[in-house]
Amino acid sequence: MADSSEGTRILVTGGSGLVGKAIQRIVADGASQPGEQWIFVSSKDADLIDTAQTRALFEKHRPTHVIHLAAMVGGLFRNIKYNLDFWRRKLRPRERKEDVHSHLRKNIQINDNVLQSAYEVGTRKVISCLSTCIFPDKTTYPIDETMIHNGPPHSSNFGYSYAKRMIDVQNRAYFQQYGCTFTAVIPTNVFGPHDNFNIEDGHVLPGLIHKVYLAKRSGSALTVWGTGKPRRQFIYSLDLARLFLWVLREYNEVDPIILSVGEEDEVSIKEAAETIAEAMGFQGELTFDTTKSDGQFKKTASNKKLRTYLPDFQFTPFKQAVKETCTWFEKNYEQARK
Ligand code: NAP
Ligand code: GFB
Repeated sequence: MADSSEGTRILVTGGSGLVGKAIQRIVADGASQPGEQWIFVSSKDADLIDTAQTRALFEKHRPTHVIHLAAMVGGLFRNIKYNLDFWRRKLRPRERKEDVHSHLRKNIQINDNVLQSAYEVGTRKVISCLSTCIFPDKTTYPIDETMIHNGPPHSSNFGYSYAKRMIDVQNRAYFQQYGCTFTAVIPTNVFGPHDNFNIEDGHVLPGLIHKVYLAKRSGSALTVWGTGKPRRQFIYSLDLARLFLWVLREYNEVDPIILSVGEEDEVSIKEAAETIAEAMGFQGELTFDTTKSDGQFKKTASNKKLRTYLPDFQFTPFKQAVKETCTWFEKNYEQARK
């Protein structure tokens, strides 16, 4: 993929997050190719809500390729709490009097700023990130890439979902008007080292890992939220990172592609909790707090399109990936996001 005349500069927005850190890890472990320069950025390098800062970042690096991960990300309970803010940034007290509409645009503008700046500096390819939770709530299964706009998303995260769906619309507009290869991947639930282990705002697996860590220390039971019956497909962040590099080099459709383990690898929340308990040697009781929401019961996605490209790709077995994540968390408890 490297262009010998100017080299290849790959800018990764959201580089300090769960997925960004996984890409950093596999690039550091030798997955990059000769002539590739990898640049990982976070909000410390540029607040992508700010058009001028975004433009300056792109002028500085003039990326030939962009992996766009930056977003306000959270689990079910954070989304329910801040649905409006997942569509628009959370208003700070001093901002409350400002025109709310401008904030509505600001969070859509992270994507608009990145895509427009990429177009203006001549970036050859942008890969953005959607999610399997943005699909219609009322749908047939398994979900596939053609179904994104077929109906409203689940009420628990409509703000986040519509903001993500707009990326797909923008990608098609840039391709139709300018011939840009702006595409997107649709990961299922991701987990791994460097996740957000905050019990209130994070996703289910890091939340349960953190809870088991505390339950072991205090000798208390593990409280799983909801009934434990909902079902999820989980992809290990390091596997997703390897797939991102394949998309960067080989996938050139504007249509998005689901990056997920197979339907047969879907597990219940209860099974996931039991896997974490086993990985951490937790002998205590599992209780289910059914006063807490179950959210979407399932969002079973098909990875058939991925398999037509990569029939032999090997996902890390779920138990092994959970064990590695638990070990990372226990070793890095002090500095982990929690
Ligand atoms: P994460 O761990 O929360 O990281 C978010 C990243 O975005 C951080 O690097 C953060 O930088 C950056 N960011 C947020 N607001 C920003 C701003 N205004 N300007 C610049 N950077 C900003 O998220 P993740 O789990 O890695 O998710 C990465 C992508 O995958 C997201 O687009 C997400 O929607 C998608 N995805 C995630 C999952 C999942 O289960 N985690 C599933 C499907 C899709 P700071 O560290 O400086 O804040
Ligand atoms: O990962 P999660 O928070 O989000 O999973 P979603 C929520 C499911 O796990 C619900 C159960 O069924 C919860 O009842 N659960 C059990 C827990 N214990 C816990 C716990 O300790 N913490 C959490 N968080 N859940 C998200 C979307 O949906 O999927 C995001 O809201 C994102 O936008 C993400 O796209 C991938 O899988 O329900």
